Amino acid sequence: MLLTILWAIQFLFASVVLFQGALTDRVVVDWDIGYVSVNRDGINLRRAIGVNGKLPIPPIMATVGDTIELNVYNSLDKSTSVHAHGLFQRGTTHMDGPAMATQCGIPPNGTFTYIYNLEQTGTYWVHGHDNHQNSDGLRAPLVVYEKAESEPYNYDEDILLSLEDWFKEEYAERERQTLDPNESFPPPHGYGFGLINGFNGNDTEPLHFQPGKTYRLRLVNMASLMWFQFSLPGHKMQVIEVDGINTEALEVDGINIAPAQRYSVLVTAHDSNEFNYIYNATLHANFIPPSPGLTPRVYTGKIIYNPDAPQNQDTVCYECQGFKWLDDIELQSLDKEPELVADRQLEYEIGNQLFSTGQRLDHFNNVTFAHAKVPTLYTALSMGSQAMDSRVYGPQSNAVVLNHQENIELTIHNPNNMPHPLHLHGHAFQIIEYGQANSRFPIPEEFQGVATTRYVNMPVKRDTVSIPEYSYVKIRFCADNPGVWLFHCHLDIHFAMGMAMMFVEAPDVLQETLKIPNAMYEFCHTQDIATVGNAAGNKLLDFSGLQQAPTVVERVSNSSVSD
Ligand SMILES: *[C@@H]1O[C@H](CO)[C@@H](O)[C@H](O)[C@H]1NC(C)=O
Ligand SMILES: *[C@@H]1O[C@H](CO)[C@@H](O)[C@H](O)[C@H]1NC(C)=O
Ligand SMILES: *[C@@H]1O[C@H](CO)[C@@H](O)[C@H](O)[C@H]1NC(C)=O
Ligand SMILES: *[C@@H]1O[C@H](CO)[C@@H](O)[C@H](O)[C@H]1NC(C)=O
Ligand SMILES: *[C@@H]1O[C@H](CO)[C@@H](O)[C@H](O)[C@H]1NC(C)=O
Ligand SMILES: *[C@@H]1O[C@H](CO)[C@@H](O)[C@H](O)[C@H]1NC(C)=O
Ligand SMILES: [Cu+2]
Repeated sequence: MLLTILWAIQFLFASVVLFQGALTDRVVVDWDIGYVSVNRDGINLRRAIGVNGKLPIPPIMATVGDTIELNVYNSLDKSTSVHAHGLFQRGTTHMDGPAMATQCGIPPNGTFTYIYNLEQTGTYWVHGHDNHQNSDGLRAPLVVYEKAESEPYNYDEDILLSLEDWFKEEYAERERQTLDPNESFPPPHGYGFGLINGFNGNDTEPLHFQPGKTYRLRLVNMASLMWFQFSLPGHKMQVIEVDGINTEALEVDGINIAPAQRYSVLVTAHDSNEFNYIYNATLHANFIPPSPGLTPRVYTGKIIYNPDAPQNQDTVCYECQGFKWLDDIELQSLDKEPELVADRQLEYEIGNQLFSTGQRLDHFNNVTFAHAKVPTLYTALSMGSQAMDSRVYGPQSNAVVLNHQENIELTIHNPNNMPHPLHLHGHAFQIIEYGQANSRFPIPEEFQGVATTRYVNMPVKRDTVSIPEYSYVKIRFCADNPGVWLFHCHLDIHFAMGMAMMFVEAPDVLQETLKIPNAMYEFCHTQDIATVGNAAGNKLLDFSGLQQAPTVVERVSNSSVSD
C-alpha cells in the first residue's frame, strides 16, 4: 500500500524524528509553544498560538505500537498543557493533559515531556487543554497507522484533511463577548472562517484521483465552535472509521462533522478521467442564523482526474430524499463488541441558565463546572480511602467516582435549541439510543414526536457524541481504565461556561499503581497550587478557601442565547 500524505507536500517534518531499532519505535516531537502572527483566513492578520514559530502545526504521524515523546517548551506568558484527543492513556492518566484535572499547567518557560504508548489506531488530534489555547491555533492532527499486515481495508492512498474554524478575535475576547449580557446574538465574533489543512479552505491543494483507485480520506474537525458538512458530489463515501474505531463500511453521500469528531471514508475513483470533480466542506452551526456571505460558508476543493478535463456540472440536491447524510447510530464497530449490560445508570440534563452570579452559565444537572484548587487527579491520589467519596472533589467538579470494571450507562438530556458535542476522555463509549429529551419547557412543534432510534445489531463506539437539540443520548462504557477523565462539551465557550463533569475512575487502583513524576508536582509548587487534599486543599469536606458555588436563580425558557 502506498501511503501518500498530501500534507507532506505542504510541510517539512522538521520536528519529528523516528528512532528505529528499539523495542518500540520512539516518535519524538519538539513543540516550542508560543505566539505567532498569522493571516489564516486570507483577511485578518492576528496573534495566534503556534509551535516552533509557525502555524499551522505539522500533523504527527506514527504507527500503532510506537511511543510518543512530545517535548513541550512553553514560550507563552501563561501556563499551557497538551491533550492527545481520543487516546485512552491506559496507565498514563497523568499524561492526558487537561490542566487542573490531571496536572498543573506547564508554567511559562517550563518544559515537559509527554510520553505515552500508542495502543490504538486511527485518526486523532493533539491540542492545548489549558485556557482554551486550542481555539487560538494550538491543535494538530495525529494519525496512528495500522501495521500494514493488519490493515482491515484495502486502499491505495491515504489523504488527511484537517478542518478548523477560525475567528478574527482571540479566544479571550470571544468568551468575553459571549458572557456579556449586553452583546447581541450572535456576538460580533460569531461568524467563523473555514480552514482546510491549515489554510483558507478555498486555497487548499487539489486532490488528485486516478481511475480505478481507492482513497482513504481522513477528516478531522478541530474546530472550537462550528460543524462541517462534508460531501463529494459525484462520488460515494464508505465510512470505515469513527473517532479511531474501525467500522463496517457504510455508504453515505454526506457527513455532518461536529467539533472534535473524526471520520475515515473510502472513496473509489470513477473508471474514466473525462471529468474533474469537487469536494464540499460547508462550515456552519445550526444555532447561528444563516446570513448571506457570513454563514454557512461553502468551501470547495478540486478533485483532479485530468488537468485538461472539464468540471463535472451535475448538481446535487442536498435536501432530497436520495441524498444520504450519515447517522452515526447506524454504524457498527468492526470488533462486534456487544451492548454492555449497565451496572449503574446515571442521568443528566445539560443546558444554559441564569446563575446567582448574574451570568448565564452552562451546567450538568444545575451545577456549573469549575476546576478545583487542587488538580483532581492529585486529590484522588492523596486522600486515601476518602478518595472514593465523590464529595471530596468539590461542589463544582461534578465528579462521580466509578468502581473498577463497572459498566456505566449515561443518559444525557439536551432540552436546548442547540446541539452539543460531548467528549469523554479515556474511553470510547457505545451509542445505544437517541430520542426526544425530557423537558420541563414546551418543545417547539417541529422537534416534537422525534422517534427513538436504537443501534442495530452491534453498537458503534466513539469518543465524541453530538447530542442534537431537544434530544437525549444514551451511551455506555466500562470503567476499565483507572484515571481522572473529563466529560465536557467540546465547544470551547461552553466548556468555559461550565458544561462539564468528570469521572474519577477507580482511585483505589490509581493509588496502588500510579507514580507522578516530580517535575509535575514542581509545576504546581512554582504556581502556588496545592497538590494534596480535597478540592480546596483541605481535609475531607472542609472547602474553606473555595469560592461559593453559584446557584440557579431562574430557569431560562426553552430558548437559550449562548453560542
Ligand atoms: C522566561 O525567560 C525569558 C528569557 O530568559 C525571561 O525574559 C522571562 O522573564 C522568563 N519568564 C518567566 C515567567 O520566568
Ligand atoms: C450592560 O448594560 C447595563 C445598562 O447600560 C449596564 O448597567 C451594565 O453594566 C452592562 N453590563 C456589562 C457587562 O457591560
Ligand atoms: C455544498 O454543500 C452544502 C450542504 O452542506 C450545499 O448547501 C451546497 O449547495 C453545496 N455546494 C456545492 C457547490 O456543492
Ligand atoms: C469558495 O469557492 C467557491 C467556488 O468558487 C465559492 O462558491 C465559495 O463562495 C467560496 N467560499 C468562500 C468562503 O469564499
Ligand atoms: C434544576 O433546577 C430546577 C429548578 O430551577 C429543578 O426544577 C430541577 O429539578 C433541577 N434539576 C436537578 C437535576 O437538580
Ligand atoms: C419556545 O417555546 C414557545 C412556546 O412553545 C415557542 O413558541 C417558541 O418557538 C420556542 N422558542 C424556541 C427558540 O424554541
Ligand atoms: Cu455545547
